[in-house]
Amino acid sequence: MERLKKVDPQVYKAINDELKRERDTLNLIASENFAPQVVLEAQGSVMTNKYAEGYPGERWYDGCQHVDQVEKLAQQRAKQLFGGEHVNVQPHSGTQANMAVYFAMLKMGDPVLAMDLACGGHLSHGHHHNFSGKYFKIISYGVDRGNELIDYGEVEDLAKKHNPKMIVVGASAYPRTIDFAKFRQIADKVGAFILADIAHIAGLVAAGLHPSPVPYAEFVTTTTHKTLRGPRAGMIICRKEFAARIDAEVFPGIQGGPLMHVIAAKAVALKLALQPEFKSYQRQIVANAKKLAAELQGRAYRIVSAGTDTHLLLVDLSSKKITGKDAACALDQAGIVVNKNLIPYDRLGPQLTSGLRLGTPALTTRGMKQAQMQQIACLIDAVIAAAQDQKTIAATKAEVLKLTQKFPLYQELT
Ligand code: DSN
Repeated sequence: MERLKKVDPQVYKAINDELKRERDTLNLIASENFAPQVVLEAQGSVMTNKYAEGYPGERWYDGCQHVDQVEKLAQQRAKQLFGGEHVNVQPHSGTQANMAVYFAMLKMGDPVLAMDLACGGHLSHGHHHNFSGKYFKIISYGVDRGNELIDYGEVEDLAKKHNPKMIVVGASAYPRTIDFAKFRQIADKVGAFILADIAHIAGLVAAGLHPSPVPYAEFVTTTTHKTLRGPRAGMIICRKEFAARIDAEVFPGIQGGPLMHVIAAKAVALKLALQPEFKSYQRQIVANAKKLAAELQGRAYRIVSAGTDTHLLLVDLSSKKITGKDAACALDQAGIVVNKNLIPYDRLGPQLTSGLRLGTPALTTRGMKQAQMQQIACLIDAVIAAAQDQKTIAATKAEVLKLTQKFPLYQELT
């Protein structure tokens, strides 16, 4: 980035500092990952220059032959990976993918049944500050207070009582397998559509490690940057009969020009996700999450739902006399990056929280395995047990640096 360094030293420095931060810290944020260099190359390309409103072969601008090619490649690869009938690769984000489905299929005020954010859902599943909660009548389901699993009986009761037009299935902090077939049975009883938001688990679904919603849901949305390890963006898979409505809702409904450089990067990430190595990568993500959960349990941490089937776990800190906020802050000082998170039926609010959400996609990308998860559990425990002690923080930071140096990141980037 020699040119950038000369022209805009401030932005150059911020990017370089971010690279250093990513290299020197342990990233346990469940929704993040490290996009491969080839994805970064496609995303940082001249395709950022091109306007391409419309769809391949039917654009409102000329000169689209090459961007058409990458959009078609992204569509074909997504269909191959997930087995859907129609794909729209233009949503800029997961929330915009969801918004397109809501707006294409519902009228303002229609009832929607979705998972409560406080129990693991997502803002775009009906939070009152989000478009979804403002424009639609949201009925929320949660998890069972005892086993902390989705209570399918409760979902069915709520569906029968409120007759939702759409049921949203998916979560951003739910560590267990979701039974999409059961949701289909419930939706059929009340004549509802299903929107399955697999943003978090898309990589696991692609690798066959989590059941796919594609056979059961009319609409499947995802982001492309989490377990899928592509650029930061969104995507919609839907049945053929809804293709025209979805496409029209993405453009011109809620978006203008698609980000063709990002779509090129999606195509590259989807090609990588079709390789056999991607499956072993996903298997290791889950093995690492299970190991991290077991190691923390061994150190007397309560893990929500007593474990994980996926890439993430929720740690309940209630018995440790520290809030999620303070724990995350102390860990960050020690170079371990996590996020505070509500646990189901949290006694504390979203600013403080009683929990931490930990995920393994990013560390697994660095090549870390079970042995490192054991070491990391030990480091996390040391910081949480002495969150105010600067000596512990400094000693942990030194250990983190040693570990990150053994598993280098982006060696090609300077
Ligand atoms: N905000 C993301 C997460 O962290 O789970 C979901 O969009």
